[in-house]
Amino acid sequence: MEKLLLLGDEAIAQAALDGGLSGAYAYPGTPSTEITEYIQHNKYAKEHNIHRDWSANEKTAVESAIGMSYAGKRSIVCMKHVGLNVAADAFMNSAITGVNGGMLVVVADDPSMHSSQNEQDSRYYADFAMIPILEPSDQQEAYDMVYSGFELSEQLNVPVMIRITTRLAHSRASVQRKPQQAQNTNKLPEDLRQFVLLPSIAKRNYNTLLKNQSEFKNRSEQSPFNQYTSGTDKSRGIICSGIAYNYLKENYGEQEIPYPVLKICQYPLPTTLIKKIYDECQELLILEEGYPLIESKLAGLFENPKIKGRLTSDLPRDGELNPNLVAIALKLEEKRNTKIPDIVASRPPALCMGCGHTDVFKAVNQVVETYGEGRVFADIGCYTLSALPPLQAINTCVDMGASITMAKGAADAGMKHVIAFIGDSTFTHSGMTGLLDCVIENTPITIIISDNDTTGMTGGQHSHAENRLFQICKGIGVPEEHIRTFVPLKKNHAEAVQILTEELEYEGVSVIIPHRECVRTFERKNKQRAKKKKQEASKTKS
Ligand SMILES: Cc1ncc(C[n+]2csc(CCOP(=O)(O)OP(=O)(O)O)c2C)c(N)n1
Ligand code: SF4
Repeated sequence: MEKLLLLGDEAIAQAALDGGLSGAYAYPGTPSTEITEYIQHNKYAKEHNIHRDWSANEKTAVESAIGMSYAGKRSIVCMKHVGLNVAADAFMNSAITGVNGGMLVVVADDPSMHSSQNEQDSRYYADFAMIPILEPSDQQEAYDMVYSGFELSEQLNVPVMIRITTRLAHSRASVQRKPQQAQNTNKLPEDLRQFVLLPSIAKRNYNTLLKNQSEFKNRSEQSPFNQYTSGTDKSRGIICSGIAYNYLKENYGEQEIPYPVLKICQYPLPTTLIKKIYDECQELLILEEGYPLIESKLAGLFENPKIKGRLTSDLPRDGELNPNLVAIALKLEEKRNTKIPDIVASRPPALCMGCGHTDVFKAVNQVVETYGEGRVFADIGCYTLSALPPLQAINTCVDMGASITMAKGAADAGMKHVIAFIGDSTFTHSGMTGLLDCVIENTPITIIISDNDTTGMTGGQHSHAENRLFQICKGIGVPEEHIRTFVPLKKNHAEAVQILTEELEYEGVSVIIPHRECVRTFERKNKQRAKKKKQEASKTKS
């Protein structure tokens, strides 16, 4: 079989395709987006009609993946860590329904919050749901885990979580492919009430899940992804998980690691292996990316003082690990000079030159000068960057959809002239239900849906809102005369200010839809058009 040079995300996508995938479901989110994009552009996926369109949000994505599993086929659902909060209801209950076709839930965590609101660790969700986790330490393992993960899910009758982090998702390595597996054929679940979570059935299913825990643990004890390596120096043992194993190896290069090492990449925790290393060594150092999950579980299992890690300040409690931090914890010589040279200037992120959001914010800022500051409830998208100079236009950013509902709460509290600012993709992700709340109560609120025809922040994916915003808002019940639109350009500034002022004076729900395509998407489409033209021209010549 061929070898490919793949990002961690791409290794997951390729393994899913090779492993008999029938449907991928996802909402974009860094660092997980490239998994779905790889499947979307893949020739085999196109030829075999594998589902690969974006979903409206992570909850609808997980539910569709459960539906595909119900129908007997293999599904994968991909998201960033905070997406799992949105999908949590479906995700938690999927552990109780169990699966029919194999189902993998890939969650990409973002320790150090490179492009996220928090650095929550998705392993806690899988632990909460009591399902197995596979956490690759490198790209090959990411491939192997996904390839064999469908079968594991089918054998254990639960979804399996694949947990990765930013560095693995976005770095490349050589990956050895395995033979193509056929897709499952449609097959109903043997028990047609397996997925009916009425209390009587849910109780039975939950008991089965509880009973199966020992088998899940057994699989972890036997897993090829969990490896114990003995060492000569028993003054310390090292337990490491996921990419932290790579950081440990990087510190020793070709040299043997002198300490016993237990690599844990499949959960639930293999406690027999853990007990072995604990009994053998005088102290244990736990290296794990994210929150101290293993460390806190061990602290409950054994005598605490022997265990070192993030909770004992041997490693930082927050942020990403790296080979240097591991070297410091092991009291080795630091491998890299991490000091940033003075010549490197810090460059805060900013909206692109010519971005339509900027023109909208200029109008918002002018209007806010009249009504007083502190009233702009914003959302998550490129426009969040307007919090920074020079615009400094927004006052909140909490989670997707929260602009409308937070503004509503503030209006309920008696604040006047509140503005919610949301993007088109975020609106269809989770803003529509908040708008319905406002309509039902006729909340005095002005909602700006800044429509750039794309999901800009994550690289310009298709937006479910495309050409639908007016109809959606009208359908939800916003009076037609209070759905206003303008083109956000410098020359239309006065018009924008006037529309905003008029709607802020209206004591009910109004929606303003500034509409101009994202500059980056426009450029990309233009390039594609030019490329196509060139190809066609060369075809006619030959
Ligand atoms: C629950 C959740 N899912 C995904 C993301 C990643 N994400 C951040 S903003 C965004 C969409 C932005 O699109 P839009 O609202 O249209 O604004 P634009 O970036 O185009 O201006 C996405 C997918 C996230 N932060 N949270
Ligand atoms: S990517 Fe598009 S939406 Fe985002 S800042 Fe640039 S032009 Fe604006």
